[in-house]
Amino acid sequence: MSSLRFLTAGESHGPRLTAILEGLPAGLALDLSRIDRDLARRQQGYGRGGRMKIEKDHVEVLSGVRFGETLGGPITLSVENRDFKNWTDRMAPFGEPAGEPVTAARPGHADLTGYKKYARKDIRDILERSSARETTMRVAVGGVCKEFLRALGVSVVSHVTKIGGVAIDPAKVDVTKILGTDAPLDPDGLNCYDAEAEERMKARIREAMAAGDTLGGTFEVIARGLPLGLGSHIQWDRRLDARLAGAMMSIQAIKGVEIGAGFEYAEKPGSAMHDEMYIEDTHVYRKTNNAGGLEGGMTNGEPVIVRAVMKPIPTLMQPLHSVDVAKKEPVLACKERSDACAVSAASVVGEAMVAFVLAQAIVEKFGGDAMTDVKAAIAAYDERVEKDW
Ligand code: EPS
Repeated sequence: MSSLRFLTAGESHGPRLTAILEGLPAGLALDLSRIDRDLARRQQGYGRGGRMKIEKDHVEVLSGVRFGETLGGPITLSVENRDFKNWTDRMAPFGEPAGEPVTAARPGHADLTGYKKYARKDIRDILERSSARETTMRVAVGGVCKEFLRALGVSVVSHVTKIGGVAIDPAKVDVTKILGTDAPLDPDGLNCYDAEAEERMKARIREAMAAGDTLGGTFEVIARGLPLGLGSHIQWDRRLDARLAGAMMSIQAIKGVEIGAGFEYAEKPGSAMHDEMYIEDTHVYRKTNNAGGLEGGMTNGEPVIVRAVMKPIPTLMQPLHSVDVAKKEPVLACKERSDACAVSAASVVGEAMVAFVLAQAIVEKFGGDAMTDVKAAIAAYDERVEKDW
């Protein structure tokens, strides 16, 4: 069993979303306003649908925290679904549902397989839980983990690198200036740091919306300030790159993950790709970071870089050919209110999942009872690995 773990609960149009995070040390001061800020960042982005005008996500802490400090016990986090009041006739835990069941499955969605697997009569029973509304709780959990990392001098930020085929020019983006939680809020922002590319991404999203279509894209998460040696080469399930990739792939609609130069390793020889090492006194450094901060499944002291690709959202206003699961006949897929593009939201969720995995690796290596013990253990270890190896 992992020392730091979490579960989420809740349906997209149910009354509430909840998460329990267990295993963080006692004595961590939490700033709720920063967690709410990440929740607000997750809600914004050009191309999001009407739902985001209804919700105003705010985290409530129901256990594990007393007067602003963690106690070491399970932390219960909860966010209200404001939209529930419009859905009580279809989403109440008891009674009879109003209206017709959803039966037109969407290609690319959990609809059809979930309907068969769970022996349901209404696709809504599947889509309510598979919905990316659940990522609200990932961001709340990740926000608490970010507070832990911040107290240890670790930052986690993200930026969008491509939407619908429109890519940033990497030369125009200074990744050391990416702000993460501290970035100014902008409901139409895309968490993109190439302003010219961002405008073209928005134009592309407008075109997709006009055509009743949706767009995916890629984003990058960067973590700095990590101790060397998180994760391990010793066993497959302790390799940190594997854990990061798994956590990232667990985000709804993510179809691919790469670490550092990732798929570019297929293009060039080892001489062009591996990060050469240099030494000054006892300090080893590199001039490149193609490895994305991970060698042998362990952090090597360079920034950790994880990228992911999100598929276009399966709910199309110009629906695709599909099947009616009740009548077992051809139909056009159902169209519910949805987003045309949610890549910037996914980038904030990516930050949260990376923050969770890194916090978990730190707790595993340095202990998780008291914050002072964790800090002392990291300081002693950092001193040893820098000077005496
Ligand atoms: C989603 C459909 C839309 C999105 C939703 C995810 O919601 P609704 O069906 O209420 O219009 O807005 O995302 C969120 C609610 C959120 O908070 O991100 C889906 O089917 O996955």
